[in-house]
Amino acid sequence: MRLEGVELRHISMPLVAPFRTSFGTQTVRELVLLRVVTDEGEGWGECVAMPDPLYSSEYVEGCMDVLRRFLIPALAAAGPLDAHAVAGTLLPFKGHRMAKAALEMGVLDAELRAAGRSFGQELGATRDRVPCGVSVGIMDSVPALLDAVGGYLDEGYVRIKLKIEPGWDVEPVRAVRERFGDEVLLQVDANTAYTLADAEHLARLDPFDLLLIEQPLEEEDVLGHADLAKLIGTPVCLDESITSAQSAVAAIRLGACAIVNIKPGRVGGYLEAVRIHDACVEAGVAVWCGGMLETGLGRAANVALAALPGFTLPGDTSGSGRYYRADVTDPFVLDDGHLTVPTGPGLGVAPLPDALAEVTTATEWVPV
Ligand code: SMG
Ligand code: MG
Repeated sequence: MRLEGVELRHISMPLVAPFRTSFGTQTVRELVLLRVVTDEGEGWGECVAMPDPLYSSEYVEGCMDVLRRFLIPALAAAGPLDAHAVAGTLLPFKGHRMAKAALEMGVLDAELRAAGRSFGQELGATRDRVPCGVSVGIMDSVPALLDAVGGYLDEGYVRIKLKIEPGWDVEPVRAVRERFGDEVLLQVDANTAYTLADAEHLARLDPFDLLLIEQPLEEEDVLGHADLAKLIGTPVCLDESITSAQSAVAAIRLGACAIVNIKPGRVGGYLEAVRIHDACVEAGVAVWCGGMLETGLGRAANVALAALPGFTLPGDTSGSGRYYRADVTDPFVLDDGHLTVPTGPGLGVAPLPDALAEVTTATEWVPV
């Protein structure tokens, strides 16, 4: 299979409701999609970076720059395409994992479509559907939060994740527990908003029997998480800090996390995500699939990944309607709290031309 070029498609999709985290508020999802064109057909990649480097150091325009300037030319120069060789080919370029992941995803999709194999088969999925959680943003008031959570529970979501930050943590958690009971699977995500000096405060979450607290401290503070884990009862889960299988193994050995959030974009691709899964299974550490407000393309691949046996906790793999009024693919719709793993070749879904055109703000052809 030979690379003929890559189309970078900048898209902008309004969210059904603003999504507020400790680092900002999103009302629109802007991202770049990659159409990887080969002599044997095409494949789609989705780059999960946001327009601003607030979740992590990557951002949309930066990803487009590194793709067109370094990553795509290097891949083209490496000879015949092989999805399993993409990461190695791109290794000389430091970082830029979200951009690399998007390119690898597009190549993998093209390869699997041509071979008639699905992402689920390729990654090692062992289930045909996955249980779904939902990530609930910071709200203006506790009543507004309770309305939102109640709505999601009515829709069938099997796990609730509350975004937290200093000033919005113990009270919203208490309110959700009081209203919806102890049976609801509940967890929180701080997106690095605390410091170790907040340990005593975070221990006030202990009585609420949370599944986990996700990334309370800054990305590079792995030892801080290990210290924090000894001071609070809630299991610590890492998101931003885990950028590879190597960093996952190190964090686990240091006692910095008891659970790992796996996001393929953050770790450089779906193949590295599988290696993290394998390492965590080996270490006896539970994993779950994170989310980056993906379109139906990224969602298809995430749902396939979440169907691997070590994904024992529900993921942020929500239905399309939680984010978008109109997805770029046929929508993913919850069925009894689950999403079905696509079985068609490659991602098993493709963009709907009209829906894609509707949200496209710029298209750039990168020839090779
Ligand atoms: O895709 O449902 C989703 C979003 C899940 O909370 C989510 N993602 O830190 O885990 C996380 C955040 C990162 C993106 S926030 C804009
Ligand atoms: Mg997170």
